[in-house]
Amino acid sequence: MSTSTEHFGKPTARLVATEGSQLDALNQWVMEVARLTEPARIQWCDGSDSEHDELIELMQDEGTLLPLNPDTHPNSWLHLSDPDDVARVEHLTFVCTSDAETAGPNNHWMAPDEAHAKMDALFAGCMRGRTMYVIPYCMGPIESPLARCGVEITDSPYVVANMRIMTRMGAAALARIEREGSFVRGLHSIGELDPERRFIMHFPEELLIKSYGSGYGGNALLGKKCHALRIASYQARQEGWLAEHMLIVGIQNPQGETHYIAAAFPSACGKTNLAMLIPPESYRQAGWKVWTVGDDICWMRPGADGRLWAINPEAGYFGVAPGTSNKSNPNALASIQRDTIFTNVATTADRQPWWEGLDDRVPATDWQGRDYDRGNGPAAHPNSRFTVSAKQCPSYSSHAEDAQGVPISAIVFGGRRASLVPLVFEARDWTHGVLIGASMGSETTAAATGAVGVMRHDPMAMKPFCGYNFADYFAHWLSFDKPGAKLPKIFHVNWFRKGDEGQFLWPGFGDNLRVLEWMIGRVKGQAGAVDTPIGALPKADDLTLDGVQLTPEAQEKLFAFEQEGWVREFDGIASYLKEYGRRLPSALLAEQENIASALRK
Ligand code: O2Y
Ligand code: MN
Repeated sequence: MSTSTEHFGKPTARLVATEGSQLDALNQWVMEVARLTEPARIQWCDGSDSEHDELIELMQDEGTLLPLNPDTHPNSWLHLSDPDDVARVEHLTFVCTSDAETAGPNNHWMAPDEAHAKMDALFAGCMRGRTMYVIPYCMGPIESPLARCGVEITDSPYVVANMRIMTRMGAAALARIEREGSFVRGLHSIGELDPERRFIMHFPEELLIKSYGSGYGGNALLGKKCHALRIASYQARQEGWLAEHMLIVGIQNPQGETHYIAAAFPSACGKTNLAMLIPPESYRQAGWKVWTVGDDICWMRPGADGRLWAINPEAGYFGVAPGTSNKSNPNALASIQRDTIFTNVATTADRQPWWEGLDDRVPATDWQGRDYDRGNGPAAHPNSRFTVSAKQCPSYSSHAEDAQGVPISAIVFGGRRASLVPLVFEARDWTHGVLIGASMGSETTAAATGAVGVMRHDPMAMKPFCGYNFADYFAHWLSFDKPGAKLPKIFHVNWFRKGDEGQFLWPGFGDNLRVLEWMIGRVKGQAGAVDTPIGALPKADDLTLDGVQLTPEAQEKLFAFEQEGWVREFDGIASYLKEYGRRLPSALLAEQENIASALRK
């Protein structure tokens, strides 16, 4: 049962604080926020089923959560967000460190005093007549030394329901906060949902997030991008670990060995599909299996054995719905048949959730709740989402809850590149791999507001998420290469190479396992490759390509090293890296210059 009070001054039964304890600090912060925001009531969330049922009922009564067909999708709901609140807002997202250099040119920066004043003016009285929910949560398995806790205060019951799926939320997290002595504070209000009064502010030095004016995904579920990436990346640098925008997948070969791969791709480039990959038929027959540990965020740190060990800090998936189908991602589709919150999808006449790419049914209503009319554009919003527990995925790894994490054999960086970049190549060493990650470029997608299809540099897929200066972040990455380290091999992939007619050259999806198999072969010193200035490239026959129909154009371009194009690419990389000025680690610049000169020979 959840505990609530009618007046915010009253202590709750659940919160038993001793003077000077963490709960005392938490209680004081909650009261301070309540004095500022003036809620009608405060509810401490314990994550229980009864609390969840009450919230679902409340949102149905309010009309903010609509029931879906209980026969086809039991316990599943549809939330339609404000049409002006459908994605992350990078131009309104700030990192507020004491000096601008710490945040770096990769972040919008505001001085902490100014940011606090701006945000506190927005928060003043904003919860009048509303309930203020206090959500203790843990990012990562509750007993894991790699996990970290936070508390989100919000006036959105939709946020509570999503945080319950995406994090370990409630009593166990509160107990760990009391034990541990530190937690990330996140203050959120939907405010008036006015895009003119919307800001997502991070104060890494204070382990604090303030988010106002949006109820959507990464802007509002503060455990995800705000805590697990922006704040955690800053903390990770101080503490000697890495908080990355990476999926984690386990590849089990027919001999029964499992290799864990962490892979960074910019938003909406198929991370969820790769994390839940279904092997091609011939691989399944041979005994290959794929296990999902995480689809979006990876926290890793060196273990006593020198290897990097990783956890998925999240407990659920906030996946893109459009394009998810039985062909692209059967595991995701199987996961979302029950106990799922859908946001901004369309519905069929019998109230089933629907989106473009699912199947050829015609929807009845669109993502704004209107009767479907082709003239209004896509029925589901391109950034519409499903929120579902990771445990519902048929490929969920039995090691996903391991407190020590899983050992990482390979790190993969990938982008959406129509030309030049081959299917896969391997870094010569860690420094080269860090340069490959730092040089990543990709064409933009609908996961954030702004133009789609524009090429931008997105180092390690962290451009929107690194909580400090990229120059220092690259130095932090380089620092892992020290005596005794047994670091993973680093690769780059491009599933999105196009031919002269604009068609994709690589089938992608399950066939990506062929590329992962080659990587594992490289890790074990068994697979072939040709050395080039950009790294080691496989020849077509270094991959298992039985049953894949590649056109002659695909055979050529997917495995080609196009020297002239790479000379130009490296000029672009040099200009991009130089934006970070004197703070850029010299080892990274030297690596770039060595490759650039090898390319000119
Ligand atoms: O958080 C959002 O509002 C949408 S963007 C998103 C959601 C889940 C996982 N990754 C992303 C992303 O932008 O990388
Ligand atoms: Mn993401």
